[in-house]
Amino acid sequence: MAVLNILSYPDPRLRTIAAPVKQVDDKIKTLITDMIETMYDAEGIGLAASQVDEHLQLIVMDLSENKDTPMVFINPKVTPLVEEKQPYEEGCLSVPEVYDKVERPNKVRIEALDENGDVIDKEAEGLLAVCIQHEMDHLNGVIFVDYLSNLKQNRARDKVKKVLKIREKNVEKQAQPSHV
Ligand code: QAP
Ligand code: CO
Repeated sequence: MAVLNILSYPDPRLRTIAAPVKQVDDKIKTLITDMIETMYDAEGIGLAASQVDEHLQLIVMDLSENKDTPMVFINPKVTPLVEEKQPYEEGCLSVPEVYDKVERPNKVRIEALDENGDVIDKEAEGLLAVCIQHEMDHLNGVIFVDYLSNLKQNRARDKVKKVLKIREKNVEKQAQPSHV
């Protein structure tokens, strides 16, 4: 098991289009385990393979309170079931500490495979519907801030830069506790 590095906005690798998973083999199963561990480590509710620089159609998610119910979606297809869109406050592990409202249809059909290669075909509403659409966007190189104004995108870029700098400093501090 391993915690993987998460790419940060505006890394151009986040724009890569993901390829379908051809076979759910041991290599994919390891990637799934590592992505779930990475998502929990970062305290996220969803993570797309694109965010860990693996350009495959693979998403992990856990919307449960106790973080004990991971979900895996391989080669997902998401179809809106309503025309009306609803705003929802989104965040993203690749855009740390930036949150804003995005409008999406709040009922969708999800068709995918799970980690055992079994077919998933279900209707989703609420957070699951929002989250799967957010993660699907990653597989297509789209980030939630793309839906915001240019002003907000520029602010997001500045904020992420600042947050990463602070995090870097904190990592250095952790490595040198003798200065205390
Ligand atoms: C996508 O995002 C999502 O900025 C998943 O400092 C989020 O797990 C879809 C996170 C909300 C719909 C609604 C973000 C953690 C987690 C941060 C996440 C942060 C720490 C984001
Ligand atoms: Co995201």
